[in-house]
Amino acid sequence: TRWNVAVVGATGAVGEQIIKLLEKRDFPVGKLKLLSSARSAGTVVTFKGQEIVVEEARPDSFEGIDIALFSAGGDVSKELAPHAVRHGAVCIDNTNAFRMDENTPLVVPEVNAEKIWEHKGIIANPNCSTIQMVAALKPLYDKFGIDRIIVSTYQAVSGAGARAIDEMRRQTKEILENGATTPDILPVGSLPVKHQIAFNAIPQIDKFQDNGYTLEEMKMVRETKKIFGDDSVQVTATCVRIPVVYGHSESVYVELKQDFDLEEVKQLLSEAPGVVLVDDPSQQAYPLASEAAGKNEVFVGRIRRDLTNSRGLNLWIVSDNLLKGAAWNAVQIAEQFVAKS
Ligand code: 11C
Repeated sequence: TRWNVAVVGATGAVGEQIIKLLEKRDFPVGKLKLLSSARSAGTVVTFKGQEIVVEEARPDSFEGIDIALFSAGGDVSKELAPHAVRHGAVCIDNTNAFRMDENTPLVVPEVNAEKIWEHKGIIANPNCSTIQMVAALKPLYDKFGIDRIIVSTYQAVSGAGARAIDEMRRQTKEILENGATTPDILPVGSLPVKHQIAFNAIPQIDKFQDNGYTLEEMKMVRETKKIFGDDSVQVTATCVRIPVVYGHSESVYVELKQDFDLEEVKQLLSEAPGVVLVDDPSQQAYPLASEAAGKNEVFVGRIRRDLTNSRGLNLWIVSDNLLKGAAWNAVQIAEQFVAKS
């Protein structure tokens, strides 16, 4: 069987990766429809040697489409995903629009693939920083149980889109050449205050909520509970943007429900699907964003016991935010969906 696929946000940082993965994975695509905002319509994209012109996404764009992959921002998903569903498509949505909706499964295949089958037209892809964390913690959750997670992130600028990548390059060049720069986009394009990202660390990703946390931090809290299907997992997060182009890194402290053997933890992680253990201090081997970039896996290392709590464990978790954090997780869901449909 071949599937007619639409990619909404085809010219964006994630959309581009989705198209590459559909080609690389030889996904059984019948017709591929590439959709974008009016601004990017007309762009030509090559897929399997064939040139496809990107069209403006409209409510009637989804006729005959079986699977629609959305990554054009939450407003576009809210407006157009219901139309795609009306036309009979299954939507895999990369935005925050439907993640916490109780009728929408929120899926990381390594953790809760079975939820795919509970969809009512839309399957949500979690936030990038959540995906890599839960994929790595899943085997520990299953074996020992998790009481609490304290996470600090070091997130790449590509998470804020293609324009943020250009912004970081421009600022770096200006500072090296002139000693000064004018910030234009980060931390949040739609807010009036901007901060320098080159040679800096910005402790704000997305907008502040009334509780003092940013939306990115609250996504990590809420999505983790929903994906594990366990409200008792306590999560607290600090999300920071750093001048890296691809790959989010996370310092994760996890308090398990039971005492554990460190070697067993390493063994479990080395066998976990989609996870690669990189942990050899004697060789200075640990996960690096520069090495995770371009790869689909989640890399885990720096595994060590908390010296003050026998159930406490520290880990360093790194993954390409545009791949496992977005495009690959979405295509993985699509692959599992078509394999059983
Ligand atoms: C970032 N995590 O790095 C964000 C990007 O909810 O899908 C992804 C936002 C989302 O800025």
